[in-house]
Order: sequence, then structure tokens, then C-alpha cells
Amino acid sequence: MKILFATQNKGKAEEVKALFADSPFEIISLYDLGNSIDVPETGATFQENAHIKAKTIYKIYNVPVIADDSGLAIEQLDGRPGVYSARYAGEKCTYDDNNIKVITELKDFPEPHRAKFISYAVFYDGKNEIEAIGELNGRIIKEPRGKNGFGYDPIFIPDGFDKTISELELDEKNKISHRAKSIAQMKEQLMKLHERK
Ligand code: ITT
Repeated sequence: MKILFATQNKGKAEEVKALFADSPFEIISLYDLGNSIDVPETGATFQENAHIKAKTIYKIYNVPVIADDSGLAIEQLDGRPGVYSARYAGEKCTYDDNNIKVITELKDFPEPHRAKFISYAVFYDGKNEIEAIGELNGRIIKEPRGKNGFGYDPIFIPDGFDKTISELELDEKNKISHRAKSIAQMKEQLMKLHERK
């Protein structure tokens, strides 16, 4: 089965393709198609936004879709940046701008700065709807480290590690990440759907 992954984020697209590599599902993303449709993420939660993305893209392409809405929640910042993770420092901000904003906001708080990544994935094919969630716990550091990954990866150290996610290789991130967990659950449910057909 071909599935359109509703993301324009190159990092997410690479991760999810690798996560589906050993499955009967073939993943193509909006990023691969060079499509820059602006889906308004107006929901108050990751769950709502993942549904909005999956259904909006399904209506346009009429093929099975997976969407992931994800982000970072920092305890000392009352869960921010949360659903605003992508544009935390403003409309056209870069990943560096977001990281600087987070580091600045944490300036007066004591360490450790506990945080978690959340990934909410939704599959929609016009009939079936599947949801899956994954989380990764860790802490924020104030000196970005590493070159891999994207977003907040250079300032996030997962529990049990002494490296930031940006210092891990893609296959290492894909063993532990919030997205690896949501997509693993999603794959399991998709296999059941696939076997019924
Ligand atoms: P799409 O909506 O096109 O998928 P996006 O980047 O806007 O791309 P989200 O709305 O889900 O995606 O926002 C997720 C943001 O949260 C993302 O831009 C990063 O800043 C952050 N984020 C999510 N997962 C992450 C990860 O694995 N590593 C680092 N940062 C992550």
C-alpha cells in the first residue's frame, strides 16, 4: 500500500521512511513532492492538529495519508513550546531561533530542565482512522551540540544518554524517539488493516 506522509519537514520525512523500510507500506511525503500546501494548524492539541493535517491532505490527494503532529514540552515552561514548537520564535523563524528562545526562557531556572518530545500520528484513508502516540523523556541543555536531526535535537538529551539527539545517528534516534514509538504502534495497526483486505 502506498501512503502519503503529510509532512513538509525533511527531517521527519527521512525518519518515517526509514521506520517503514521493512514493511509492506511505501511512504512518499509532501516534502518529496515539493508540495508546500499550508495546512492551518489551528487545533489546541497535537491530536487535533494531526487529524486536521491528515484529513486536509486526504481531501486533496485522495490516497491513504499519515500525519504526525509533534513537539517539545518543557516542564519549567508549563509545557511550552508545545503545539507552537514549529514557530515558537515567530512566523519565519529558524530552528536556531527556537533553540535560542528556549535557552533564554530557561535562563533563571535550576537544572535539570525536564522535557519531553511528543508525536501524535494519525492515519486516514477516507474510511479507517488510526491514532498512535509516542513520547521521549529527557532534559534540555543550554549549549547546542551535534549536527544531525532537526528542530530541538541539538539541545535535548534523552534519559539514559549523555549525547544530544543531534549527536546520534538517524538509526539510533529511530530506536528511541517519540516518532519511532508512534510509528511502531501505527505500523502494527496498519498491518492488521492490511491483513483484513
Ligand atoms: P509538518 O507540519 O509539515 O509535518 P512541522 O515541522 O511544521 O512539519 P509540526 O507542526 O508537527 O511539524 O511541528 C513540529 C516541530 O516540533 C518541529 O518543527 C520541531 O521544531 C519540533 N520537533 C518535533 N519533532 C522533533 C524531533 O524529532 N526533533 C526535534 N524537534 C522536533
